[in-house]
Amino acid sequence: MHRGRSDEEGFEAGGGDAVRGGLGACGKGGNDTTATKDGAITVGFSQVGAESEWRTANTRSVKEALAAPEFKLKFSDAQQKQENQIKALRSFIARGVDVIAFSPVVESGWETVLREAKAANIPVVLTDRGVDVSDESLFTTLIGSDFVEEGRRAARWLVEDSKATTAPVRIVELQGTVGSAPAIDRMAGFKEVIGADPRFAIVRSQSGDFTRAKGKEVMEAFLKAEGRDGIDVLFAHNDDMAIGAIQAIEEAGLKPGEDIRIVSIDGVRGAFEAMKAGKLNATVECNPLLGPQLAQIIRDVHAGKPLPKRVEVEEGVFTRDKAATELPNRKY
Ligand code: GYE
Repeated sequence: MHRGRSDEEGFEAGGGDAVRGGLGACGKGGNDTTATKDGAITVGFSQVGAESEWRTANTRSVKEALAAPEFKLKFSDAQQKQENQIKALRSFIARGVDVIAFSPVVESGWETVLREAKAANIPVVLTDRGVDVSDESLFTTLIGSDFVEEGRRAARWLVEDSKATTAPVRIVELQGTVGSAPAIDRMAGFKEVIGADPRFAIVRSQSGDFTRAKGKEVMEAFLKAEGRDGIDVLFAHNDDMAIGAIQAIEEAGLKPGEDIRIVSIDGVRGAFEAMKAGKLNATVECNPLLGPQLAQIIRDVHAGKPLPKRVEVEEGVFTRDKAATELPNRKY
């Protein structure tokens, strides 16, 4: 926290070149002093924004792990806009950082700027979200969750929870940011599982941009369109949208968690609190605390070690009955 401010400070342009030039010399002789000017690895990190509880926990984790004196972090918040991220990446390239890490707001449109990073010899680590590029050499590795599996897990919970009924189950879906990897993948994973069972139908599906405010607004529209009795289940691509929707459901005079069953993704504190209050039925965990793993990847990239193309984060599914006991253990 007290570190937050200095983390966001810039660093001297050009420092990164000295660092990169000294690669591979560290570790062996013990008296090598030529590797870097001050020993720090300079990292440019472009964050999506601050749209959700997940994201703020992720930012905290990244800043804590990429702290001085080992790292010099240039942190930039894109406010959910791809053009801001592209600008940030270009400024990292111009400043000659050692490593670029970023969480791409959407999947497509990265080829040009990633080529520029490659031409400048700066390795790129994708964190949390993936990109859609034809040339996989444009990034070194991706550290993140398996979003397709998260969508499947949400659907499997729903199938299990609907065991007792043969009646049709009408689902509304609150999608994440249009074109983002988690929205595309969670939708696909969820559909794959419910698609195998004719009872389930997604009657409405729209983006709530991963925010509470939008989640509430879109849920209000769903309720208006489908009527009080027209919706059995809400599947929200993140907890924040589910929490916003819970408000809309209550304002419509319905009981969230009972009249409309709700499953979402992330496993943030707010979701555990909603489960404890009986208003949310289940959340699929998506761990935002990637900082320490990211720091290790950056060390390895910087040391020229080979890395797998994909590093995965482990996570589970939590239900209402376990919310009260789990809550004190939650770290985000
Ligand atoms: O689920 C959502 C956030 O990319 C996994 O982005 C992340 C998603 C997360 O805004 O809450």
